[in-house]
Amino acid sequence: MEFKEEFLERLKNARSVVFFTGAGISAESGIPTFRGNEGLWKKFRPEELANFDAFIRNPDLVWEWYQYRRKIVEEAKPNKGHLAIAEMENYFEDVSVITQNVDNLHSRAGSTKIFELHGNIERNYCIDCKTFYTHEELNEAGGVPKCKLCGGLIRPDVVWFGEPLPQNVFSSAERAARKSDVCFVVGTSAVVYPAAYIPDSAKSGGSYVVEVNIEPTDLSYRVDYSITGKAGEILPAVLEEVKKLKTKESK
Ligand code: BJW
Ligand code: ZN
Repeated sequence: MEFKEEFLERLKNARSVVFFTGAGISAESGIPTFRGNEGLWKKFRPEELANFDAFIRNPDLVWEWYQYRRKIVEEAKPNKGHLAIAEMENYFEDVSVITQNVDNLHSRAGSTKIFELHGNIERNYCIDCKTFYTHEELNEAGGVPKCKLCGGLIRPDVVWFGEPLPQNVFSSAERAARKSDVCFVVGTSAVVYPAAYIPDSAKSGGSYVVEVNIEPTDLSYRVDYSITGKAGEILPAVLEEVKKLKTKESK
C-alpha cells in the first residue's frame, strides 16, 4: 500500500499520536454501525431508544435493545484495526485512543490509554442512587433490573442524546488531541457532537489529521489526508510503515 510522502514524514517525527474512533472500526468485528445501510438505526429508531425519556416511557424495550447489542459485543473479538492501534504503543512515546464506541474492544485489544466519550455497555447504574452494577450482579430475567439498594431502574452506562458527555473524560481527550502530532480519525461519520469536535481540536493544535473510512464523510474536506478503505486493512499497513520508519530512525 502506498501512502503520501508528507504523511510518512509526519509519522516519522511524531511523538504523540491519537486515534479517534467510531463504529466503523468495529464493523469488521461484526458489530453493526449506526448509520450505514446495515446500521443499527435502520432497524431501531434512535429517538425511540437512545434517550432518557424513551427509557422512562418503555424501560423494558430499551433494556432489551441493549441486551441484544451486549450479546453481539460479547461474541465479538477485536479485529486487525484494534490490534494495530494497540501495537502502535511500541513505536510512539504517547498513544491515546479517543473512542465513541461503547463496545470495550480497544481495551480487549490491549490499548492502555483510552478515553470513552460515550460510556461503556458493560457497565450499568441505578438512575436514582447512581450505584454501579456489573452484568454478573444483575438478575436479568424479566425485563429491566431494579436496584438492590433503592429499587430504582438500572440503565446502561452510556451517553444518550441530550445528555452531557463525562466532562473530565472529554476535556482530557480534547487536550490529548490538541497536543498530538498526528491524529487518525477512523470509522466515524463525524456527525455526532460534541465528539465530532475532536478532529478540530487536533487541527487547531497543529496536528496532522488523517481520516480512514470506506467512504467520504462530513469531515473529509477538513482533514490533511483522507485514506479510503477498511480500517482492518489500512491500519495494519500503516503499522508496517511505522515499523520501517522507526527502525530506520534508530540506525
Ligand atoms: C468504516 C468501516 C470500516 C464502516 N472501516 N470505516 C452541536 C454541538 C453539540 C451537540 C449537538 C450539536 N448539534 C446537535 C447536538 C446534539 C446531539 C447531536 O450531536 N446530534 C446530531 C446527530 C445532530 N448530541 C448530543 O445529544 C450529545 N450530548 C450533548 O450535546 O449534550 C449537551 C448537554 C450539555 C449539558 C447538559 C445536558 C446536555 C450526546 C450524544 C450521544 C451520542 N450517543 C450515541 C449512542 C451511545 C450509546 C449506544 O451505543 O447506544 O453514540 S448515538 C451514536 O452515534 C453513538 C455513536 O458513538 C455516535 C457516533 O456514531 P459513529 O461512531 O460515527 O457511527 P456511524 O454509524 O455514524 O458511522 C460509521 C462510519 O464508519 C461511517 O462513516 C462508515 O462509512 C464507516 N465505516 N465500516 C472504516 N470497515
Ligand atoms: Zn439505587
